[in-house]
Amino acid sequence: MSNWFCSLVFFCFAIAALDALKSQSENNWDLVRDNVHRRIKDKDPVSHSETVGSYGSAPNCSGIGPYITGWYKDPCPCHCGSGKTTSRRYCVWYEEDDKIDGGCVEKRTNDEKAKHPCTGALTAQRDCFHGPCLINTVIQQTADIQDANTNSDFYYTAITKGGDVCDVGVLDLPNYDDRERRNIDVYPLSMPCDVCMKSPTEVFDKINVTIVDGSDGWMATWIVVEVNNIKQTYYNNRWVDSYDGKNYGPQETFDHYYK
Ligand SMILES: [Ca+2]
Ligand SMILES: [Ca+2]
Repeated sequence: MSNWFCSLVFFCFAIAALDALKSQSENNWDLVRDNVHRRIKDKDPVSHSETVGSYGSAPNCSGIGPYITGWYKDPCPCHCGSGKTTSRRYCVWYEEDDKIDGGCVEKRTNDEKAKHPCTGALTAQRDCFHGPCLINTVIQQTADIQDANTNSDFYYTAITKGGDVCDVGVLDLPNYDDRERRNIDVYPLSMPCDVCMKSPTEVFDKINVTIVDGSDGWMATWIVVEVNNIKQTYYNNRWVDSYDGKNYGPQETFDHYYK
């Protein structure tokens, strides 16, 4: 057998052996990556921000580069309405560690501010929507005192604890004299409202009432606003009137006692 043939056979064997090693390394790497994903999933990845930590180890660091996982979507904070939420993903990498025999430590973080070798953002804001909140009804009673009644127009806004504002608009029943002394007015609305309410029992924090037409002041005993089938009563013992004064103003805030 000639020398050149010998060399060729040896060369082919060497290539095949290297390929086998490379393939095994890639398989190992897939295994490592699967394990990382399983461990991250087990740890409820979206409800916390994780600084650099060590998790498990790999047989060796060769061929394992830093990588970024897919996005883990955190839940929408809104029971109804639309809001913002943060999605996170992890940078995962490996570092040689002398304390582990021939080994390599897995590190990961989903904290934007932590030092890590990956490029690309680890957090992202995203919009989320859980269907509109629904204002079912507004009910109000005009106070039983002289001049409490009015024929002016009034604009209502409902404000959540988080500061989101729902424009309810002018409440006026057709063919009916609204806001007369002692009278209870009922406004069936079924009005969708795009504010973020965080639980099925959340009600509005306060209701603003503004006089928009005329100067005929109004005093209410109470206003009830029902949202998502939960009723809440709001109070303000001042006049809603066109002028600013000690006991009156063009916009008055109705509040509930229990917060
Ligand atoms: Ca009236
Ligand atoms: Ca009317």
